[in-house]
Amino acid sequence: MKTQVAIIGGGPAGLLLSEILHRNGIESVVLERRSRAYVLGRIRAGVLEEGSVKVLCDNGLGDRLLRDGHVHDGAQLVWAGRDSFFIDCYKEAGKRFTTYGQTQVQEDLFAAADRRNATVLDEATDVMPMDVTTDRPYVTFKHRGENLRLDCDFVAGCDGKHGVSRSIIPADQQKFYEKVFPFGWLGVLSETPPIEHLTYANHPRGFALASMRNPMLSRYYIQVPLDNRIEDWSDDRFWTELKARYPKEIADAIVTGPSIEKSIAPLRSFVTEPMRYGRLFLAGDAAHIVPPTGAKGLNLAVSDVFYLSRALASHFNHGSDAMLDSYSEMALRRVWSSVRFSWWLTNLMHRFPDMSEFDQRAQEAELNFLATSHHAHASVAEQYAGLPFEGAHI
Ligand code: RFL
Ligand code: PHB
Repeated sequence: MKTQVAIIGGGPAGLLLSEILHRNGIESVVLERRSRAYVLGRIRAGVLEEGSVKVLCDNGLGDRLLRDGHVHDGAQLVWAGRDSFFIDCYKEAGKRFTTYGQTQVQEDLFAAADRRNATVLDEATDVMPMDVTTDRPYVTFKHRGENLRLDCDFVAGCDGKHGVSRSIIPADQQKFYEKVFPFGWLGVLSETPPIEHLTYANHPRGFALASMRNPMLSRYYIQVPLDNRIEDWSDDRFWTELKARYPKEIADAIVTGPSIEKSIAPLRSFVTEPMRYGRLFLAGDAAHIVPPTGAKGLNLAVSDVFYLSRALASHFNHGSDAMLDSYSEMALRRVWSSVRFSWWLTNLMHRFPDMSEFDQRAQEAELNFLATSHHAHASVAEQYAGLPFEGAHI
């Protein structure tokens, strides 16, 4: 087999890259390890920055998103014993964000790929990028019992945090930065009407978040110790704990019901630098992970893909490699700003197991500052709404 860009991973990053490349007349083949049903069954992100919405809409992926997505001016923060306050992204940064499930983004991407008869091979195993430091890279893999080889000009590693792409970069040619947080998030999806605003809570019992997918689908999270197991959390226990972390008027507004999905995710950041090795380019979770607190993971996957697709289009359509050469540096500037913001918001909103009384008072002072300082408020609003893309009106 032969193509221009071999894309490893059929998550949002891989499928979006394939879509944008197609619109620029560039061929690609997507190799996905899991079945399509498995990929579509994953419940993950829910918040799309305005820039991500624009990239999706500009590439023909906006119909259902614009119809069913819920547009928000901002998000609410509450912390024990104080009034809640609203971070107004629209007022402070001129940008709104949209709640729309990653699952739906993934469905829209598969539907678009099917419409153009794209080659998306699922259940492709033993995927291995080869000779990426030469000008004739290729990828070997197994598909439906056959051993296959895909020759290409470039390989895009869009294979998420456990992908193979990052692992082929020799240790002395990459720098890995990591921060592990001492807790996880227990997430529950339920077919109940959500509360009005996305609401982040800092409470002595731990962090909580109320989010949404549509008018009859709510997504809630609570901070839990890392040793907790899903079996420890009956629905009743979850709802009781969730409500205990919100002020009474918000707790009373939460409509409970049976969970239709329940999972625990550890919180962690990592960044690998550079996001390129020869003709292999990394994008999305393959290169960096953020804790979900800032709602940045999927949005970074979109901005990486925006930069990478622009660079590949410049190579194939205009014969210029300048953007490929600056891809890693440019993508990493946005990555690090989101990594920093997600780390900061995680520190602000969670109770850490080893927190001293001093740490606790400092956290309260920072929350108080955020609640009362217009400058602090505007800074958070600007970062939550999403920083601009370089060299584009996004
Ligand atoms: P994905 O989605 O992990 O896709 C990678 C794909 O690669 C496949 N793969 C391979 N394929 C072939 N060969 C191999 N060797 C392979 N190894 C892996 C995998 O099967 C998979 O299909 O990465 P991608 O495309 O970079 O997208 C990133 C996002 O999925 C991720 O950043 C977000 O979900 C993070 N995230 C959030 N991001 C936001 O922007 N806003 C949010 O509100 C938000 N909330 C969240 C989140 C992540 C969460 N979890 C589960 C960690 C909430 C949670 C709870
Ligand atoms: C979600 O809706 O899943 C969600 C929203 C905001 C976050 C993280 C996750 O910060």
